[in-house]
Amino acid sequence: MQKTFFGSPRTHIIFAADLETYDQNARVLEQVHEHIDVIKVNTPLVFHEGPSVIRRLQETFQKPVFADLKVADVPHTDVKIVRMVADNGGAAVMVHGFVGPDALIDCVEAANDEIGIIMQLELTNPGGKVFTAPIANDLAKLAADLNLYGTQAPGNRPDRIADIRSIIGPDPVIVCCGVGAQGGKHQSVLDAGGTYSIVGRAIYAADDPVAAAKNIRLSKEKQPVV
Ligand code: U5P
Repeated sequence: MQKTFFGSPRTHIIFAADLETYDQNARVLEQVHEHIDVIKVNTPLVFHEGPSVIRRLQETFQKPVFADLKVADVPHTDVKIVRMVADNGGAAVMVHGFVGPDALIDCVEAANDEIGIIMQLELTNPGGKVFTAPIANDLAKLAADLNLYGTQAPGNRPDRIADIRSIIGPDPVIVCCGVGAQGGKHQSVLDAGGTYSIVGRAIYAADDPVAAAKNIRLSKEKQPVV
């Protein structure tokens, strides 16, 4: 049985902290932290602030931090990134599935049950359909065989979330980017079997981030959120 590195889902929303600096992201998180379950950091933020930004966000907002660093190298390099996330207080790290079984097995070993490995399957941009979509089901099968903590799926393609859920079974988390600015809908993600919607611009670029976060949740709960 896997550990629940993200805890039990409550709002089912992962906030993509994609603004350039810690301070910019913190200003949004101060407003919306009650409406999200997990904070996702990307490579530009980690470059800008250094890897300690992971622990800083976790400690300040008391949320698990998911490092979406899209690990995509040979095993001996991949494992250094996995350890960097674990040693800096991360809860999970995104690793491209196309690195193959040997690299993924080494990542799981390096994670040492301290952080979850989430496999990137199918990119949400139109070009993601060209090369990543055709291999995504095979990658999902590999994720299930390796008992990974979860996979990514395109939140703007609910049919693909359903396909991936049917391949990996009920237990792994599915994190679905592409909700909001890229056209995906939170309710459709949940109906299709996704565990979390990843939302960036639809919250942080909104005039009223709190109202935006509530609106996204409304579509799940079908009642006003206070
Ligand atoms: N992301 C995608 N698509 C993928 C994988 C990851 O959009 O296939 C990430 C982006 O890097 C960004 C977030 O951090 O999810 C989506 O941001 P937004 O479109 O909600 O602003």
